[in-house]
Amino acid sequence: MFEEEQEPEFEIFSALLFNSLKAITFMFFISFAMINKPADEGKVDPKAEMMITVTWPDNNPDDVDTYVEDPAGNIVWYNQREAGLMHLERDDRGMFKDVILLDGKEISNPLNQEIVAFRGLEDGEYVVNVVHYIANGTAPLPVQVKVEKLNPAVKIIYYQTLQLKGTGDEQTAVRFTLKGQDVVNVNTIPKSLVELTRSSGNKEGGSGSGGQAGAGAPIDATTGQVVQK
Ligand SMILES: [Ca+2]
Ligand SMILES: [Ca+2]
Repeated sequence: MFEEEQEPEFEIFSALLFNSLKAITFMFFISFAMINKPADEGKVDPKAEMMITVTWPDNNPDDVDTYVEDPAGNIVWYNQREAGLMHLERDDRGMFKDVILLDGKEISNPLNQEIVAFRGLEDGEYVVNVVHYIANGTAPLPVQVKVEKLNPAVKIIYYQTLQLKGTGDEQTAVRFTLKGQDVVNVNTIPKSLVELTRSSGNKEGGSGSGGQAGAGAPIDATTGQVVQK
């Protein structure tokens, strides 16, 4: 009698245990999949506080460069892709390397876009410049610049289209000052950042890692090699 009663109980217990194990295994795989996903997609830091997006027409072969200076004087650009809390996600060189191989097929990416993401913000003035590094035509190139503060809610600080007028043309899209959560003194007074990055007194390397090609040296947009002047 005693044994007959114990057995079903034991069966229930082992069935529960088995099901719990299955559930735990299932949850383990789910969480593992969730952990892995952002790493694959991780193009833009999901914790970004601010984002600057520079876009020019699809398939246009021109190379446009984005330069951003923070209040501490750090400048992020193609040769210094990490500076302070800023990160240039990608140096888009027009059509250069816009063809990727996928399953043995060439797929071209028509997009012309550079993104600068900010992991954190500091009080003080920021300067956002765009530079027409390589122009292939003679008509002005429309370049759209968008500056967004992302937290606590998305706020567009600046959204305009500039006309770049040929190789070497550097324009200040916008300057703005952060004061806590406030954005003040938004203006377009020109300030050259190219000059600052090329001047010998400028700190090289900083906190960044992209300076191995020699900070300060321009890169040929068609070959990707450092231009010796
Ligand atoms: Ca570029
Ligand atoms: Ca491109």
